[in-house]
Amino acid sequence: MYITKPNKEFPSDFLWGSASAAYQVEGAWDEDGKGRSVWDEFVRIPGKTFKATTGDKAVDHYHRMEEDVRLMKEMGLKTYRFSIAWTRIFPDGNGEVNEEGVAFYNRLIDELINNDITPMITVYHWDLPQALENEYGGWESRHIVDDFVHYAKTLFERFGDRVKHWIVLNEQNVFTAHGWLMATHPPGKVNDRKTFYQVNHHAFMAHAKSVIALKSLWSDAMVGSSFAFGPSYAKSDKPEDAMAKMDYDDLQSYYWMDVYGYGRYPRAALAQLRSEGVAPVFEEGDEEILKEAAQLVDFMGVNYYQTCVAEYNPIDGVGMTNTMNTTGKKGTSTVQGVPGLYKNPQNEHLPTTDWDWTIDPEGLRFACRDITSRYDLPIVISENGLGAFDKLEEGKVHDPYRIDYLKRHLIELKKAIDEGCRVLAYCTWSFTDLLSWLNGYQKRYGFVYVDREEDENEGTLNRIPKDSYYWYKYTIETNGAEL
Ligand code: BGP
Repeated sequence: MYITKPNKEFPSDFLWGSASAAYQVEGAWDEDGKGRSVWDEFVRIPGKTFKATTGDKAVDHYHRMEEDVRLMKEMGLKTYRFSIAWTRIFPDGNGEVNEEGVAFYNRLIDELINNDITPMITVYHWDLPQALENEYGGWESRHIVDDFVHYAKTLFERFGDRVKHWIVLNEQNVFTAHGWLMATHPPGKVNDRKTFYQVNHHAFMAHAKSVIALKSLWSDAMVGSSFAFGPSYAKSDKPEDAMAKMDYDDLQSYYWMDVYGYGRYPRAALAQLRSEGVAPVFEEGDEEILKEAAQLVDFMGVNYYQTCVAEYNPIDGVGMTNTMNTTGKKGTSTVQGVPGLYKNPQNEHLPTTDWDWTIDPEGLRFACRDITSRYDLPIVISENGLGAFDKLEEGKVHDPYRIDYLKRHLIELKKAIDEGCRVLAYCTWSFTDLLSWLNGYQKRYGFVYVDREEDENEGTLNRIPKDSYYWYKYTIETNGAEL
């Protein structure tokens, strides 16, 4: 669209935000009664993470929470998205509540509210209690749904009086694909498509039942799950590439978003899965529950980093077990795909980051437009940001590349808003530097530099605002009028 009279500013109640996840910032991995999560175990398997980095200490947010919130306040941040570590609340996944865990999040929530920052909670950002993995195989068993909903309800009951923005699951598509297809997240399985789809069905049921539970407790709360949306462009005008795009969209995007937004799986995707014998098994009543939750969802959460290209992939073509670039050496990742359907080559028209992620600000607008026309739901951009090598020089971090990246994404986001998309919030990834799951500490995303390296014993963990911190502060002050 070409809007001739765009608004100068973002909507007056726009939530300028930033995000994190418990495992990536908190540290204190075995303090105050916390149980072990699958990530606490997985990072200890040799070869799984970059230079064997762990979140044992992370950036020590657990002990520096007040300082971090002070920095948010000084920046003028409107919302802070963070996740709760399930193992702090229920060390073994179920059973008795660990009150020390609840107390930490109460302090964080109160600190935010006292500083005029709206808390936005992610219920699950991948750190499943290891006890549930041991007990019944975690997400692979239907038992997970009840334990998850019990955990989620506990959070709603304890924090729902003050917290009105909830994200149930973070990137269900990512943690399941890495966990059951690529072996790069726990439980480290390779190409187990049947389990992958069943696990996803359990996760959808956990999402849906949590949404319903939240709304029955707090009808004024707003809820959705966050999807890692990588919109696709067809490689060429060949019909087979257009069909590859359609297959990609149904199997990689709408497979998740349709369940959140409509409460059903895309028909073509299900037909494909049935023909392969890998379609998920439903229990009686599941269909109705998914539909009920879809009616209650308030927004689509979107983590946007990049778009992709969809190209026809012959039956003897590439599969999902690709080589990922976890070192920051440009050009070391390889193409992945599903034989017979699609593959995702690099977009030759767009630049990439050092970790080979495509940089495509227009893709953010595309994502919002697609969601708006398909689901007509409001949108929360729950993550967007640039992972880069930052250098601390004479007490300062100059990161013009990050400012440029965020600015260009915000310009496109603003266009999407002018075009009618209802975007409620924009959270950058991330507020402070933090652990990148597979890429260690050298891949930095924050507005605030944290002095630490891969080695646990190096660095003071001091916080140093980067140039981008001051740029975002000004952007918030001017409500995005001067991008
Ligand atoms: C998303 C996750 C975040 C974060 C981000 C950056 O997929 O929700 O937790 O890690 O990606 O990814 P990475 O750390 O791999 O660069």
